[in-house]
Amino acid sequence: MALLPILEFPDPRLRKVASPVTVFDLKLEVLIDDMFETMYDSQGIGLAATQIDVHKRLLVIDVSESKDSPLVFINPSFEIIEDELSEYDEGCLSVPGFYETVSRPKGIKVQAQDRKGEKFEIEAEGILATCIQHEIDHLDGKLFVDYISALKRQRIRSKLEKEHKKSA
Ligand code: QAP
Ligand code: CO
Repeated sequence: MALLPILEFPDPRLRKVASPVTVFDLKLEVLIDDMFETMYDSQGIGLAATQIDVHKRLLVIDVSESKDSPLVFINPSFEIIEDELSEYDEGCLSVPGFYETVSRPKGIKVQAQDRKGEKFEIEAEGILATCIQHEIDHLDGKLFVDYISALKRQRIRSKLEKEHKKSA
């Protein structure tokens, strides 16, 4: 297993649109396991392949308290089944140290493939629905900071750019 470096805002590679996964092989399984290891090690609840500079439509999530409910979504898509909005204070491993309230549809039905390529469908609400939408956004080059004011986004950008200069 391996820990993978996570891209941080405003890295332009976070803006790439990911392509569908077409090959379900051992290499994909190793990538999935490395993504879980990286996510758990960083105290995350979700990680999209885009964040580790792999531009394939794949994400991992575990929103459980006990960190024992790993979920893999490959080539995910969703439809809104409950268009009432729910608000969460969202964070992101690619925007470390910053949290902002974001509103998203409350209930969704997700279609995806599992690590073997088998299709499945689940309904999600609450934090899971929010997390799935946040991670699918990554695959389309979108970040939660795109939903906040330009002023707040610019402040976050400046602070992170300063951090990056310090550690460069
Ligand atoms: C997306 O985010 C999410 O700033 C997943 O210093 C977050 O795993 C969906 C993290 C909240 C719904 C609600 C962020 C870890 C992890 C940080 C994450 C940090 C350390 C973020
Ligand atoms: Co994120």
